[in-house]
Amino acid sequence: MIIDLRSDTVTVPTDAMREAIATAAVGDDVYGEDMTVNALQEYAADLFKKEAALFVPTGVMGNQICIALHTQTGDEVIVESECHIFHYETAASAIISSVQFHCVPSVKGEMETNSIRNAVRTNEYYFPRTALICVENTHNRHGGTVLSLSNIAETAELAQEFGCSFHCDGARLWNAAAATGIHVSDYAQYFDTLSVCLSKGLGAPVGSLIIGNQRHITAARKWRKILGGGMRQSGMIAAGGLHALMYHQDLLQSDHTNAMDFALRLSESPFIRVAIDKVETNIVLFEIPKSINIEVFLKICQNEGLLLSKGRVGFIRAVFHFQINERMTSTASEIVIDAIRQCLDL
Ligand code: TLP
Repeated sequence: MIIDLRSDTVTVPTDAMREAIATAAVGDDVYGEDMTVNALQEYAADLFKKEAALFVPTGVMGNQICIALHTQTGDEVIVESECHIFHYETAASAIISSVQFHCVPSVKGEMETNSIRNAVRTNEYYFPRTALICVENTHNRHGGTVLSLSNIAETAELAQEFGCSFHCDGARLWNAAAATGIHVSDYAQYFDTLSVCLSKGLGAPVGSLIIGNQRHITAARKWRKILGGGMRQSGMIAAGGLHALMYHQDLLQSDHTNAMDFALRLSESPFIRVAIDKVETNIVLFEIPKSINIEVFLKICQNEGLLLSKGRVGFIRAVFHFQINERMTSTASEIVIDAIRQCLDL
């Protein structure tokens, strides 16, 4: 049996989800006639207490459409230095929207208001216009950390002060909500747009949602078409997303418990560094001795039946999801500790 902790994207649909997919009512969504897509979008808009939502194939497309919505050629976008939009989206914003990023470092994904203030451009003719501020919640490369509502509120206030739009990459906003008990709509109230993923911890096979007001969603639909995302009987995949939204949010809490359990077990090894206080949701980042080649370590783990991925530079990442149980969690920690012993010839 393989224990796959590379990401929470690796889950496969449950029987109940497959049943929902198989029996989904569908139509041609380019005509706005797919009943299941419409149901998913309405469900999501209600859940977030926003005017409208749009089903898109991926989280990257969700973010990139929102960046396109809020910017013009030559604008600047303030992002946190470790964010997904900057690191893992193949410079799509440069290609699609012709914008550049202004990266603001932070400790755990929460940019300080003073740092943002300093990053916002003044009116000099040779500066780009600061059009948009993006945050990521939970924050992937910081290890699934949760942005506080107060930090989000302060950033929203700044965005308003400077006339910028405010976007949330909420690929794992569900995890933030599960960890804090704060409803997704309470997070959403501060943003012009959010992109949230159904295919991460919620376990749908495909799909993300853009959430915002009607004007933004109408424009987003056009952008989705431009990007080749005008889908037809997409209710076949939206059904998995709707099922995930309705039945899988409650599963996230146990992913968080397993992640913490794994982190605590690793922290008992003198050879592993893991910041327990940063394990807030379903992601664990840890460091192994610098003398160990990370590729070799990952290969040994793989041979023992454990798949891990690389996180932020120098870190190994383990991501927990509903297809990992307690027993697999403890086996995974044993494999990691044993692989380090092997690497160190102990
Ligand atoms: N993240 C993936 C990889 O791309 C790293 C993962 O395994 O974690 N925002 C955030 C915060 C994400 O973590 C991801 C995916 C996305 C956006 C993009 O979602 P997809 O892969 O659906 O385009």
